[in-house]
Amino acid sequence: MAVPFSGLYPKAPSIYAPIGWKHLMKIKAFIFDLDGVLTDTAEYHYRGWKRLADELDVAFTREENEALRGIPRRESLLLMLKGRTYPEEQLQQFMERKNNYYLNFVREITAADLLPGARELLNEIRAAGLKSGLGSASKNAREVIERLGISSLLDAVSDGSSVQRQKPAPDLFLHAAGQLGFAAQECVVVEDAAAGIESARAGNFWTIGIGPASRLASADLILPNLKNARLGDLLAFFDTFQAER
Ligand code: B16
Ligand code: MG
Repeated sequence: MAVPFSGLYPKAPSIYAPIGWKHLMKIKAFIFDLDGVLTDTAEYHYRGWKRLADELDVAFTREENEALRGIPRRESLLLMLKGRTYPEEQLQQFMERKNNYYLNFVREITAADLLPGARELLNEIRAAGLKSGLGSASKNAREVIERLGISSLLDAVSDGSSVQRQKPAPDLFLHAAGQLGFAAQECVVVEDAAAGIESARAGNFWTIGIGPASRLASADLILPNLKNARLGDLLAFFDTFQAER
C-alpha cells in the first residue's frame, strides 16, 4: 500500500470488516479529541487524580493513569479507587474535589498550550472548505478550547455533557458529525485513546491515532503527534486507503 510519509503504521486493509459504501465517500470533516490530541491536559488530569488518591491513601501511578485516557470522570474515579466502595454522596464529593484540582491547572492554559501542528491543521481544514469538530469526553472542554483560542476554528463542539453514553460508545462522535451535517463515513476522528479509537470505529468513522502503535493498533493511520500532519497528506492517505479497500 502506498503510504505518503514515513513513520506511519496503517492497518492492512485486508483485516477490516466490510463496511458497505464507506470507500466511496469523500472526507468532508475532521473530528478532534481534545485531551492528548490538541493539548496535553492528560498531565493535569493525572495530577488531579494523584492528589485525590494521596488524600485517600490509594496508590496511583502515572502508568495506571494511562488507562484513564478518554475515560469519563466517574469511571476514572472508580478505576482510581481500585474496587474500594463509598456511598454515592462521597463519590460525588471526590469527583468535585478532583475537578477543582484539575480546574486550577486549566485556568493557567493559554494558546501556547496548543500542541505543535494543531493550529496549522485546523487552519488548513478551514482554508480548504472542510469542517472541524470537537469530540471530547471532558465536561470542561469548552473552557479549555476558549483558553487555547481555537473556538472559532471549530464548527461543532461535542463534550462530556452532549451525550449519555460516553466513549467507547460511538455516541459522542456521532453527535459531532450530526452537528457538522455529515455522515460518519465522511469524517476522520483524531484520537489519542484506545477507548476513543474504539468509539470512532463503532460509529464507522475513519480514524487517526495520535501516540504509540501499542495503544492505537486498530486506528487506520497512526501518527506520533500532529507536528507534520499536513492536510494534503492526510487526504491523500485516506483517498489511497479507501481505494484499496
Ligand atoms: P472531565 P478527551 C477526557 O478528555 C480525558 O482524556 C479523560 O482523562 C477525562 O477523565 C475525561 O475527558 C473527562 O474529563 O473530568 O474534565 O469531564 O480525551 O475525551 O478530550
Ligand atoms: Mg484524549
